Amino acid sequence: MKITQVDAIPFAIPYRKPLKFASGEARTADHVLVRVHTDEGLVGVAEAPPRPYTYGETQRSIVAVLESIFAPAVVGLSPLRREVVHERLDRTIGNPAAKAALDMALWDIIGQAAGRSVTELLGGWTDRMRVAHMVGFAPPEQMVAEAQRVREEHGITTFKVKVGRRPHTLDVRACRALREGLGEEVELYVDGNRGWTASESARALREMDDLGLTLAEELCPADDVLGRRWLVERSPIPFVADESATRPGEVTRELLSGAANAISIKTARTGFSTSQRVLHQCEGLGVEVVLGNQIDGQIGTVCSAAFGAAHRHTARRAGELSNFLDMSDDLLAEPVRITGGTVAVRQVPGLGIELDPDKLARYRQDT
Ligand code: MUC
Ligand code: MG
Repeated sequence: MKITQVDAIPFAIPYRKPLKFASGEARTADHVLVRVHTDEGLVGVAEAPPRPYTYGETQRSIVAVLESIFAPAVVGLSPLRREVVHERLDRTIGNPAAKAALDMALWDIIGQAAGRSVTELLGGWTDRMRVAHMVGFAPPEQMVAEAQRVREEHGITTFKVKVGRRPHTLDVRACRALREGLGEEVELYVDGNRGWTASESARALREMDDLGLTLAEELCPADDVLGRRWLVERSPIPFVADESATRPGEVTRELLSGAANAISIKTARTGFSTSQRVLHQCEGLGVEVVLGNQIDGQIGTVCSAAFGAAHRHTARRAGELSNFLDMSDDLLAEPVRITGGTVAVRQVPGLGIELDPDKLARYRQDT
């Protein structure tokens, strides 16, 4: 079997409610649909979400790099030769979301060809993932109301709270309101997207010490090297590297330099092949992982859940799989559903991503 064509289709779907956080905000899902065709008629599908505030990619840059560099590099190869595919992709630095989508579309093809779900092929640990919901910036009472609604409607009991605003007391108040409004039994953790300095972060952690937070993610920039190390040494809870540890080399550097002691794995930036490398690296080093969300749409959520459920250590804690709830629509023929606080893996060969052609025609930006 050989790859014959790679489509990179820009599409845009508005959010009902924008997600705001310290490094930016998402108002529209202006993603790129990636479809890989083969000479045997199998088609693999994934999506690439541009996050210029995190990786520098834009919707146009993702389409351009796929069309002009990555497609010519992989057409003619067997989808099974992932090592060769990645060696060719890695001749171009950066562009993580474009590379990841291509990788996941190839796994979709491999699963379809083998008659097995991608989850089974990757590790086959379980058939569903517990879901964590991300609560963006808003006045505290709105953040509490959103979390309560998400808990009632979807059974979700783990919440990642966006922090990193100034003054830090704004976020301390919001986290306290969430703990008081939701009770002791919910899990709360925080993500600062590099918004604070090390000393602001330390102060905020001290002031939230009684809230039972479980993780602190990227509270200050990893580029503040000594400040960050100082903070991580003092943090009473595991300190997660997300945007500072986006590939295996960075993961090693951040962990060994003391800039983090837990890692967020996002299939939207490391696909399945490199996410598995990062996961095994973390297992070998004995650090916890979180299945993160790059503000994925439903296609990305199917991919992320497929990976999370495949492995013991990603399925151990709730994965961030609910950002699509804020989108006004999506491209899937069969929407993702969160029931009882979980997302089920699709029990079909490959990833089980069937597109709704009318929706694709409506939201694509290239016609
Ligand atoms: C997160 O965990 O930081 C915000 C930016 C991005 O790339 O992902 C989101 C969520
Ligand atoms: Mg993060």
